[in-house]
Amino acid sequence: MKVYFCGSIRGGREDVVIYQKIVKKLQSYGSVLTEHVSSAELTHRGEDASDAADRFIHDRDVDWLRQSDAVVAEVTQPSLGVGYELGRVVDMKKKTLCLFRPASGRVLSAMIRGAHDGELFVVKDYSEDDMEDVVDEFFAVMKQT
Ligand code: 6IA
Repeated sequence: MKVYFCGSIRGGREDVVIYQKIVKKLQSYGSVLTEHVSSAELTHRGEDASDAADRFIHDRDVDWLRQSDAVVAEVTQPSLGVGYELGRVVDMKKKTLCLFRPASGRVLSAMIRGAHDGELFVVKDYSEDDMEDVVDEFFAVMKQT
């Protein structure tokens, strides 16, 4: 199973420790195509920007999204890139889990919360303590379908 993990990079790296925990958990289900999203070395600059490098990242990531069997996104820290990826996966009809922490005090975008359909696109409120259970439940349901 190939899992694509989405998390904020240039949108801000405040939640990188949580990304690391989620990626570790996802690795118990398969290979995580975007493990680098959780790298502590990767800053919000997301490497020095150049048009060619950004095009490479975009094209490679869209290709990985197409190849993936499931997409898991941490959506608490707002990120244009994560929002874009989620828009693309809705069109690709991929099984997707969006994880949001209400304890952050933020309110999730209506374009993400409102895309929840309970089947292909699932939005779940969670806390750090129950992240593993929420992920387990997502993959358990996925295996049944
Ligand atoms: O707008 P953001 O930068 O916050 O968008 C983050 C999302 O876009 C993540 O879920 C990634 O999948 C994708 N993304 C954005 N920048 C990169 C990137 N930069 N590499 C891979 N995916 C990216 C450079 C990384 C470096 C290890 C060479």
